[in-house]
Amino acid sequence: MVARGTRARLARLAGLGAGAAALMTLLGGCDVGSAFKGFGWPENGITPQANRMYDLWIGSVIAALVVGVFVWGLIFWCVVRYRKRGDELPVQTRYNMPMEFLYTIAPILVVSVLFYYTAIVQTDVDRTSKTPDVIVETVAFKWNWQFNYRDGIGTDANTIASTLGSSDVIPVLVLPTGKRILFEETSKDVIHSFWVPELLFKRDVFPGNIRNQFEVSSIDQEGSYVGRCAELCGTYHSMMNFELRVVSPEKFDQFIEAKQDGATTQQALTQIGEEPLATTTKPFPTKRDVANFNSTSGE
Ligand SMILES: [Cu+2]
Repeated sequence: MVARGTRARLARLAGLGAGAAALMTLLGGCDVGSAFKGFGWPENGITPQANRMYDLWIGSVIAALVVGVFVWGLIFWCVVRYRKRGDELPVQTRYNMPMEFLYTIAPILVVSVLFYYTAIVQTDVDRTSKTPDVIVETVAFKWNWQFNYRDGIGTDANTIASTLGSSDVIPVLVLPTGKRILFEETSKDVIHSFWVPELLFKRDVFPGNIRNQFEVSSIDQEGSYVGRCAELCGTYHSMMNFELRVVSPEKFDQFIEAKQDGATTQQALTQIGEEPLATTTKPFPTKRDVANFNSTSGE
């Protein structure tokens, strides 16, 4: 009896394991998550990297749910099957080798599968190439951003066009769709963090010699997306917004040309038929006046 029960349980476990593995594989491309609002994960990613992270999350949640439902089932089954029937205590020392073995192997398998897919997606998100189509030097400072379009990678490359934010004008980072874009980050003072929620990605911006990089293999959707600093960097950290404006490659080329001809970012945006000012965020009142500072007149 016991042996047959154990064997049935083993078979059920093995079946579930295989099912979970098959699910994880299947979920590589499909979109089960949209029925459940992404299981809490943002669904508005605009890069292939963002979509792969989304798929990883959906696969992981479904694998966790499969394991969870199985464990909940076991708990309720034990509660009913081995409920108290009389005053006689059951045997207090007993073990079951196959079950003990399974308790060890199953978690290792689950963790291995999760690790495998995480490593693959992470490697893809972290990948940078030697020949990106567009290189943007992202310069953070207290408390704004400068975006330099570069003709190469590293500090030896030259800036061919630049956009600088101020307290009055939100910096607009114009980028093309369908191009491989490398971001090279550097800070003038403290640690900031470059974050566009729709990239589903942020990376710290360090001062000094470390130039953090990340790359998107393409941006798939035109539009305006708010960008923020995601590392508490001082008094006006919350006001350190920028806008990512994704346009067609043709418009992008015209934008860079206009900038190189001496146009301001706002003039160049107007020339390519885009809104000259940021549409997703606006400058904050910094209230940097005498009322903010301690009085020095001794009152
Ligand atoms: Cu900052």
